Amino acid sequence: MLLYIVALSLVALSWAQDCQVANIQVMQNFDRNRYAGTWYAVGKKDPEGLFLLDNVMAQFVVSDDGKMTATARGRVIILNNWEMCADMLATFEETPDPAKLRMKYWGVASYLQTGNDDHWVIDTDYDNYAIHYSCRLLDTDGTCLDSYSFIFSRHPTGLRPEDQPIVTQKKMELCLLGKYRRVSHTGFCEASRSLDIQ
Ligand code: DAO
Repeated sequence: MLLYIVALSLVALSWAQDCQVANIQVMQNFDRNRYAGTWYAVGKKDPEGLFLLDNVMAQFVVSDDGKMTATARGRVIILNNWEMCADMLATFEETPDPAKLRMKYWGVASYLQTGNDDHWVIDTDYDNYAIHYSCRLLDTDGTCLDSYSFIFSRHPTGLRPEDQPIVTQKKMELCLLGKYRRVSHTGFCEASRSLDIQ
């Protein structure tokens, strides 16, 4: 029995690490209602031409009809070194897999980025951490040429120590281990939020 479990785990591991986007394992029985609420980005693997730099937070809302939307905010540098907080909006479309969503996003100001990306939830415990992944460009061999991924935490201070090994394992399965940077929360976007209100 033990041998069977070890063999099965090895097969699962090699399957997960072949870097084929089609073989990426996502969250089983994903529950968008439990995913709703505020998440702080604490780690990020950037795509080509990165946009959100740091102080990134997202708020997911599920309406009565079950549709999910999000607002997000983060520090960006646009138009030749203009540093600001970008307010973004996003809507999500379902696919046959509940954890694989299509995300349409745009800025509240016209000069901000717009796009239509995958929003895959790789893993989450809903209360502490979530791992997001998006492949923007598939290579001819089935691996990803341009991806980005957020490590989200419910806590702006970062991940709990007990969640770190799980997140490291998932980074490895995404073939992105070593490609993430820390996303800091300095209060930069909190300051501009209070200016907005005045
Ligand atoms: O920062 O380089 C980048 C790419 C991020 C684009 C998506 C930002 C807007 C919407 C975020 C909603 C929740 C993740």
